[in-house]
Amino acid sequence: MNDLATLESDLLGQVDAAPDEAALESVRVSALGKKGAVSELLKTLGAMSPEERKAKGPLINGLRDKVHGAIANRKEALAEAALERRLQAERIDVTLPVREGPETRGRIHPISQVMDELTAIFADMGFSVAEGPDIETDFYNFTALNFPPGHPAREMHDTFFLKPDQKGERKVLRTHTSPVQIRTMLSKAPPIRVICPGRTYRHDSDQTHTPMFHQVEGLVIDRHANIAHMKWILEEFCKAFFEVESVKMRFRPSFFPFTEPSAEVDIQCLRKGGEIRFGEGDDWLEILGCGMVHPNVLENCKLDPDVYQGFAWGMGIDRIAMLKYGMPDLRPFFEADVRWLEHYGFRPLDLPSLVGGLTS
Ligand code: 2NM
Repeated sequence: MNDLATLESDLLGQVDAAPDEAALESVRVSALGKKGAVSELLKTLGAMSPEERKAKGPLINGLRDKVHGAIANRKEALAEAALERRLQAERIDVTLPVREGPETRGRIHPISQVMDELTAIFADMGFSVAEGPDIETDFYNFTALNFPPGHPAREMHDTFFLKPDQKGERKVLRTHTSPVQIRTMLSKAPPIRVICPGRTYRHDSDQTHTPMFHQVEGLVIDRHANIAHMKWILEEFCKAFFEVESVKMRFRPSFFPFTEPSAEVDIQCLRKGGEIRFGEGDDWLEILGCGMVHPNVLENCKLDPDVYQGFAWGMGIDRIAMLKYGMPDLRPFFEADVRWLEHYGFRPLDLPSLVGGLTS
């Protein structure tokens, strides 16, 4: 009897002292498990005489029930204490601002932004976007565009030539995106309305020139596409791109091998204190070149110049990005400096559109 009383107080003491659920479980195993102290006692009942069993049975079973009950109580108390500790430790202030995720911390490069803006503006006027390879043949980059054999632009000085291939053909890094327009005229039937944004390459490097730069060119081919249409499209573009109500434009006669007549276009601007404003003032800023597609170019693209005519224009994306967003230097565009990108970059979820505002 004394032994049972000692065992009981010992086990109940262990249960009360168990600091956590794992310790409590090992107390349970040592008492009520298969080889536990109480289980061993229960096994002895079978070998007892009926009288002895009658006397000791209720005591041993009682011990088992007490230990069992104490463990259950302790378990509940431990769980409650653990929950209380979590509630104390895991406080959430729902009024705190949300921590920024990658989709809000990343930035869209100004060149990508301006390309998206151009695409939104011209898509609204019914243009689609065409792309082509950066590495071009002499035919698409020059010959089809009516460059005469000895034209200065073909020389090493402007063009990056690749090593001649097995057939002796010297490919080039395209010096403009016009080859994409040639490919479009050769593969699609008029009416054609495309813009071709992309990378272009010229052997030129200083404050305002990088050997790789970006251009967007546009092309319209139809039976009656004329200069008035071209002027309207370019004016609508300038108003939408520079986000002004009206803008004066000046068309100065110029020369390109692929257009006749050709013009360089200036827009009205106001310069004061290192700042430029568009659509006001009486200063001029050159922004693009344009013209009526030369009959030779149409013929090179299997279009009959007596049936079809059209116009085209081209401009530097890097340059118009610098003008619109007041960036003084071209070189940081390609230096991948995160601080520059944080300053001049755009938020990924602010997509440019004509309804939502190009730069919301
Ligand atoms: C410019 C200026 C004027 C032009 C012409 C063509 C084509 F393929 F239709 F002949 N593509 N791009 C063009 C015309 C480009 O960039 C200053």
